[in-house]
Amino acid sequence: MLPGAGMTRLLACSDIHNNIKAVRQLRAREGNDYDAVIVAGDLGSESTSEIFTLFQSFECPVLYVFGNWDHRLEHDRNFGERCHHLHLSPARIGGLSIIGESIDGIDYEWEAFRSQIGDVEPAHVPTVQNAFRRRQREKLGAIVEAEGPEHTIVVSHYRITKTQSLLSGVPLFLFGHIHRFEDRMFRGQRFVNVSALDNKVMVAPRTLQRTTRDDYRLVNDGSYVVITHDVDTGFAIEPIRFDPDFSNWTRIEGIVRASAPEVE
Ligand SMILES: [Mn+2]
Repeated sequence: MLPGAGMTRLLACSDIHNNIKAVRQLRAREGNDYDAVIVAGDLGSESTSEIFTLFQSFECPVLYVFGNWDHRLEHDRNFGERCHHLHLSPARIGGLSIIGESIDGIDYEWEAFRSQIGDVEPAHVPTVQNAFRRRQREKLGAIVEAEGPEHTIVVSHYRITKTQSLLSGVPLFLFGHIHRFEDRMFRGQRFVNVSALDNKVMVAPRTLQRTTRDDYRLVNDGSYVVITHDVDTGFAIEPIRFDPDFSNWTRIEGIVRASAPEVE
C-alpha cells in the first residue's frame, strides 16, 4: 500500500462574511495538499465569486452550504468547475461521503413549494417554512441512509440537533455560525464548530496613553480546522488560528467599530 493511502485531508472553515482578505490569509498559510475544502456557510454575497476563485486555487473540490448571510445567493448558482453545493447533494471524497443542508439562499424548491400551497397569510409563513425544512431534513436523512451513514460527514451552518432520529450513525457533523471552536461528542456523534474565518478584533496602538475612536484598528484573528480521516483510526481534528501579532496593540474590549481601518 502507498504511504498515505486511506488518508483523507479536509480544510474546513465558515463565517467569511465577505472578508476576502481573510480568505487570502488562509490561502497563503496552506498548501495544495487537501482532498477538499469545506465552507459551512456565511460566505456573504459581495465577494462570493472572488472567494470561490481563491478556494479553487487549492486544486481540489470546494464543498459548501449557505448560512444566514447568503440569502442573496442562488442555490443553483455555478461558482466554478470545482465548486459543489452540498445541499442535499453528496460529494464523495476518498472513502467519505460529504453532504449538507443550506438554511438560506435563493431556494427554487422552497419557491415551488410555496406556490403549490397557494396564498399563505404572512403570519403563517414561518410555520410553512418549518414544515418545508422538516421535509428537507427527512430527505437529508434518506440520502445519508443510502450513502452509508458510518462514512458520512454532514455539514450545516447551524448545528443540527436531534440527529439520533434522522441521522443516526453519522460520525461527524460540521457547522459554524457561533464564532467559537468546539469539538464535542454527544451520544457517540462528534460535533465540530469549524469557527470563523472572519473574526475581527478591535485594537489601538500600545504606545498611546489615551485613545479615541480614530485610533481604533481591526486585526483579523480568524480560525479554521484541518480534518484528517484515516480508515483505521478515524477522524483527527486540528483547530488552527491565524494568531496575529498583538504585541504593538492593546485590545479594545466591548466596542466594535466595523468601519475602523484594518491592519495589513
Ligand atoms: Mn451565521
